Amino acid sequence: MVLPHSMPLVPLPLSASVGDDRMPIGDAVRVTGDSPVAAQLIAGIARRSGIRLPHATDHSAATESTISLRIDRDVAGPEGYELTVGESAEIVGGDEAGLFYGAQTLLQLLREGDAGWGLLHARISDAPRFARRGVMLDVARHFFSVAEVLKFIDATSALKFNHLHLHLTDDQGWRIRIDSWPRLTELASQTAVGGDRGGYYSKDDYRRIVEHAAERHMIVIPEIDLPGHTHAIGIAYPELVESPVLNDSLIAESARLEQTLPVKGEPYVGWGVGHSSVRIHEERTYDFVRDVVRELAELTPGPYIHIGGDESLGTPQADFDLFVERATAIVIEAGKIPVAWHEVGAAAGIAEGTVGQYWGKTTPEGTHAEEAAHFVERGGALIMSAADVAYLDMKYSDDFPLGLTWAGVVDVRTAYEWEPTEVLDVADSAIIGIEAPLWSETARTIGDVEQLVFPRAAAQAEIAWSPHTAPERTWESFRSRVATLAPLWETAQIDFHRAEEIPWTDR
Ligand code: TNX
Repeated sequence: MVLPHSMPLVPLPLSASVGDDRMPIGDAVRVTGDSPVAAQLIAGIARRSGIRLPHATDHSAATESTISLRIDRDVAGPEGYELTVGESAEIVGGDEAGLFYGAQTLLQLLREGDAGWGLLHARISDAPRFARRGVMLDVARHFFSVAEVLKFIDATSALKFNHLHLHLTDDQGWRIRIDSWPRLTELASQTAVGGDRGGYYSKDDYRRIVEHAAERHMIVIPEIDLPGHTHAIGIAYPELVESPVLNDSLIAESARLEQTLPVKGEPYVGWGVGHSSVRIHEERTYDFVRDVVRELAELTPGPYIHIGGDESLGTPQADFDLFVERATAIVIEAGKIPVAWHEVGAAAGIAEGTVGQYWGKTTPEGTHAEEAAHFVERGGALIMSAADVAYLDMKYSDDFPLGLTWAGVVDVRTAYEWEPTEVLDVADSAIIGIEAPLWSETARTIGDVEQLVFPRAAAQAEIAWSPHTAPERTWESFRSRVATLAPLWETAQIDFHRAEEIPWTDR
């Protein structure tokens, strides 16, 4: 029997029936299976319920009931799984990632009732709609520690996101150690927006992030934003950048926000954009890009390196085109696939296969749609981050204390109700997935980040994972399902926003 309104699952599975009966969870239940997911599941159940189930690697161990984990490629495809909960529970993953996602679903079925802890009976068959399900964290405008990033990975991978894009550099700071250009982190990492404390990741820090993400089946995509958003580089290596170009809107916005204007060689702590550029006609700039990309590639097991390309208002168009053609080629030479914001599609000769990230609105403005389509013409693909729905840094309401409003005010329902294949005039197959970015101009702490990200990231997770034609893929169903995540987020000490649109439940 399908009970959509009591089904406590986000993102919605491909097919699921969830009942009211429960499989009791207590000491006599064993977890079997030799996947690393067994330990992750045991830890997840323990965090939530205080009950630490024993792990029996021997499948024949006699017990009252079991949660058994195994992989069978004939039962499910990549990232897919089948899950049943009755007297015992079983998760069969199509691969390790599928097993991991099955475990995340199982954790959403865990409930405390009058008779103690139990798992809701269920029969689920699941697989993702899109292969690329991303979130982005801007660690440049404000810096977040390794521990905070790991917590962010835990909470987003639990929603079945599988890519973490780290926006590592911007006008306000450079956040990743590059051995061949050491002054970047020595001189250009110490401040953040508003003069707040900065910071940076050592290579070991960064490897820890990548490893933690990999254990949760998330690929890390490092972004070095070029050729604009590069004011910080000029603090370390002034010869690489031009003097700030102050446009009228930057001057007006800075005055309105009482932020100082950028001055070459000094830390920039405002959040105006479009004033900085690397020097396009200096060969040294390309030595720099090559070194940075090479060192990043060495730290990156995943296939992508993001070279930015947004809002380069201070770079003449012909220079911009020349630069991004060379930068995308440098990424290919380093053995990686370039990713870039959609403006990069203005350049005719971007490297073939470059993936574009569309951040225009759901009704495209200006040249955004053409620029995005050019990635597809060059044999690449698109990631959809439509700013008026998928941007996690927009305010939930006009009076919400955090966030910006330039793309709109994005309540949870607005975040939920969009369709990534209906924004641009390209083949559906060119859309490889979505990404929800969290820009951190106004987010000074990880608690601020969490307020903006949760619950809206859950809406994006469902858009990325769930079949968009399913009867329960509706706002009414989603709002009652996402309500049941409150106790999970409480357990994980996620400072989520208790949006009034959601009928939050506590058990
Ligand atoms: C636009 S989206 C930007 C960022 C800002 C963001 C704030 C994009 C590619 N660029 O530089 O942080 O808006 O919402």
